[in-house]
Amino acid sequence: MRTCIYGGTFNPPHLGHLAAAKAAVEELQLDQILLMPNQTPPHKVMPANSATPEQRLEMCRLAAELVPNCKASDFELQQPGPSYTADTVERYHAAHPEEELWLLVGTDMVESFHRWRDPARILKHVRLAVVARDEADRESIRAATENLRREYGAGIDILNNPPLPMSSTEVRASRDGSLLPEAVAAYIREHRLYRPSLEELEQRVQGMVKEKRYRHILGCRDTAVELARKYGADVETVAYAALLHDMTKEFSLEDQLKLAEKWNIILDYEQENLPHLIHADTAAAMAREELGMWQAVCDAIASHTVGGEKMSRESLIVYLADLIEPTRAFPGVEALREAAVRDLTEACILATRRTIEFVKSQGREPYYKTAKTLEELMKNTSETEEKE
Ligand code: DGI
Ligand code: FE
Ligand code: FE
Repeated sequence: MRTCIYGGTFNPPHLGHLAAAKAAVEELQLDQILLMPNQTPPHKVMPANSATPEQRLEMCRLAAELVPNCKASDFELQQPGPSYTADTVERYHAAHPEEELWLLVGTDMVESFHRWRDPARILKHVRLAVVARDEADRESIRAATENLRREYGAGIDILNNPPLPMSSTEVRASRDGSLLPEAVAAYIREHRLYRPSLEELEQRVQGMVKEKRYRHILGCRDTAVELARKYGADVETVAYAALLHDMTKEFSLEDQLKLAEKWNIILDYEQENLPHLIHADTAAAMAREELGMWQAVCDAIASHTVGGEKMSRESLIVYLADLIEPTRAFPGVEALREAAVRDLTEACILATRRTIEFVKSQGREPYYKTAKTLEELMKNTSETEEKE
């Protein structure tokens, strides 16, 4: 059995890791390569909203499915604390004496290898499989490995297949889902890992809209948070959704259409409604693609203007807060505010009726989703009344 141990933080595992694993499997004809997330040392500062060890392992499981002979291993995490590679390798060898072992390492690691704890003890049990991040790495790898061969009689295989040059740090910072296996990107979104802070997003949104709208957005966020507390909804979801709901509102129609094309948004409303409605869709897509927001947030953003089918409590709250936040001052807003503290569904019905009236008074036809939203909300109230 030819086994390669691939240790790392995997915070998160990305396509660069998988490319390296794939190269190793192919070039070394491995029976298995083990993505082995390690315990993080207590002194290492982890990035904000980082993944737990269990989450890193789970992401490795999802990622491993994409490479033949690749598996996630909890061998390191089963240990009580962080361990030196020498100990891991030794323990692994003791548990699986029949396996022929490699240890996968990056260039930077090879260069510092002689300073690792007990290189000789590591190299007694494994050959090194070295991946280069890019072409420039190759020269330094050759120099570094020459020393290791001389000093320790190390067995070294340099992988020819150049993997994608990227790091977890870059992947986290860019929040670029395209650098991740789709299943890992989805896991990260839904578990809200590495999410930007609300403060970071406030600044970003403030730079995207005029002052008046920014005040509306903050009002919407405060109202939504208040309602979420009152109705037992997820406060974090409504806070993020409300903060982002109008972030693209002041983009030109041309720019919004470009975004719609970029993110494959289906625009099924009639031309006359387009300029009023498209911002909800582009903001939702931006939240997902550029900010890594989870589905509940994107749904609430997408439905904030015209509602939608089977709206969650969080979506209803954002929809309503958008209309009743403190800077809104249309006739009848007080009645909506009063309804909002009585009953969420009732308030949303009144809000939707008011929107329909408003759109008609402007000589436009309400979008079909708005009428559907009203229908469904009414059905919900009659259902609960029947139950009572
Ligand atoms: O973005 P905001 O101004 O905070 O509020 P919003 O997202 O609810 O957008 C309001 C605009 O959208 C306003 O011009 C009315 C329009 N609108 C809302 N629902 C409908 C609608 N327009 C049409 N045509 N049909 C609708 O159902
Ligand atoms: Fe809006
Ligand atoms: Fe709004």
